[in-house]
This record gives sequence, structure tokens and C-alpha cells, in this order.
Amino acid sequence: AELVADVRRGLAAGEFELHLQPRVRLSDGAVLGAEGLLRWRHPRDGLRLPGSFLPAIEQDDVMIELGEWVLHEALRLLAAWRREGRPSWQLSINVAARQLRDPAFADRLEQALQQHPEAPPAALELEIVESSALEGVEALERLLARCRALGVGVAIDDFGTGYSSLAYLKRLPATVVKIDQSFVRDIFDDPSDLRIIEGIVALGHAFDLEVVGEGVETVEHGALLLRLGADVAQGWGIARAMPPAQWPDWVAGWR
Ligand code: G
Ligand code: G
Ligand code: MN
Ligand code: NA
Repeated sequence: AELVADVRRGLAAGEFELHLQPRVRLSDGAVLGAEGLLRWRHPRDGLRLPGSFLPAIEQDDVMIELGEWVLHEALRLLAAWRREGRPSWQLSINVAARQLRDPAFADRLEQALQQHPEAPPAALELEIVESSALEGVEALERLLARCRALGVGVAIDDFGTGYSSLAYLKRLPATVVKIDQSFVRDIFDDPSDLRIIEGIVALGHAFDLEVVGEGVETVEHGALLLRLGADVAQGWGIARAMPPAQWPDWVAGWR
């Protein structure tokens, strides 16, 4: 309860930041955009990572307020990118299950897009985890269909770690599947991870999804993902999440 109050205070005080972790195309290294990762510049604790505060507020209404801030911040960044002549860079944001259970989620998204008319809706992507569908895949399917109708993309995050991945692939109107970093990281040590990645790539492409490999920590990981047919790479081997102010320099220095 204390943490919830502190998050509300931090929101009002402008302490949250959306850092950017690049996503690049495996075939040629082109920068495709970034995943937005939440950070809290806490006046007492310094820079706090989501793992230190999200789990404790995930079931609280403040999660919706924080998610709303993330959405607006992402649209502000997308609008700026467009003004800078980069309308095709995509920005994905993580959406908590609590937000998806909010009956007003799609209305809020629609309003946010209207409030940031310069942000191209197609450049925004919502990352959802499979466990968000635990309370019924039908409701989630309808909600995501509305988001897609607004032009926004949908990524299934941490793919392969949930319980009914295949049913969700079939039902959810996704555009992207993100291979969980646990499979990618051990790809050289564990032959079964390699087979799992091959399987996810084949499945993703069969559903016309873009396949993103997460946890790309080295050049070798990227090279192997490319050979396995994945489309996009994200991970520390490319860059760690950075404050938006560092993004232009990173892009200029990439390759
Ligand atoms: O940034 P980091 O790698 O520490 O992220 C840890 C976890 O927090 C990841 O599972 C990520 O999906 C989640 N996360 C990061 N930013 C957000 C956010 O803005 N909203 C939600 N709901 N989860 C986030
Ligand atoms: O669950 P999600 O995929 O949104 O989580 C993203 C999290 O993974 C962030 O906390 C980010 O810091 C972390 N991450 C991103 N790239 C790498 C990587 O190459 N290796 C490891 N170990 N973690 C990573
Ligand atoms: Mn994610
Ligand atoms: Na992930």
C-alpha cells in the first residue's frame, strides 16, 4: 500500500521514464525501432527497474494509471520520431494483464491516439504476455481486435513460456511473436532450445507474424537466429535500454 502511494506520488512528480531498447532487422542490421522499458528515477533509491515495483502494484488500479502514462509517453516519442523524419520506426510497450482487464482499455487507447495525432498508430505495438488470457481468450481476442482496428500492432511477449501458446497463436490477432530470451540465451548449450526456436519461427511465419528474438547477448546469437530464420533481434549484444536522450547518438553510431 505504501508502494502504491509512492508510485502515485512519483507519477505526479514526473519521476518515471521510458527507456528504449533497440530492435534491429537480422538480415541487414537496420534499426526498426525499440521496446519501451519503464524506469523510475526515485529520489531516494536511484534508478529503479520494473521488477522492484511492478509485481507489488500489478493488481492495483495504479497499474492502469502507470500504464496510461507509458502509453502517452510512447506516443510522444513516436510523434517526435515522425517529426524527425522517422515515421516507420516502431515502438512497443508492455501492457499488464490488469490493464487489459480494464473495460475502458480500448477507449483509452483510441483517445490517446487522438491526442497524439502525429504519432502513426501503425508504429505503436502492444506487448502482451500469454497469461493475460487466463481469464478467457475470447475477451482478450475481442479487445485486441479493437486495438488492431485502430491500426496498432500486437506482439505476444515471452512466447513459449506460457501454458497454451498454440491456442493463443490461433485465436489472438497478433502481428509479432517474441521468442523468450531464456530460449535464445542458452541456444549454444542446449540443443532443445535450438529446436524450440526453429519451431517458433516456423509457427510464427505460418501465421504471418514477424519473429523477434529477445536476449541476443552476442553477435553469435544474432547470427544463429538469422540462420534459424528469425526476422528481428533485441538484446544487450545490440544495446541495453537507454534514456530517449541517448537514442539519436546510438542510432548514429550503430554499424
Ligand atoms: O526493463 P526490464 O528488463 O528490467 O523489465 C523487466 C520486466 O518488466 C519485463 O518483463 C518487462 O516486460 C516489464 N516491463 C518493463 N516496462 C514495462 C511497462 O511499461 N509496463 C509493464 N506492464 N511491464 C513492463
Ligand atoms: O519480459 P520482457 O521481454 O518485456 O523483458 C525485457 C527484459 O529483458 C528487460 O528487463 C531487459 O532489460 C531484459 N533484457 C533485454 N535484453 C536482454 C539480454 O540480452 N539479456 C538479458 N539477460 N536480459 C535482457
Ligand atoms: Mn517485453
Ligand atoms: Na520477453
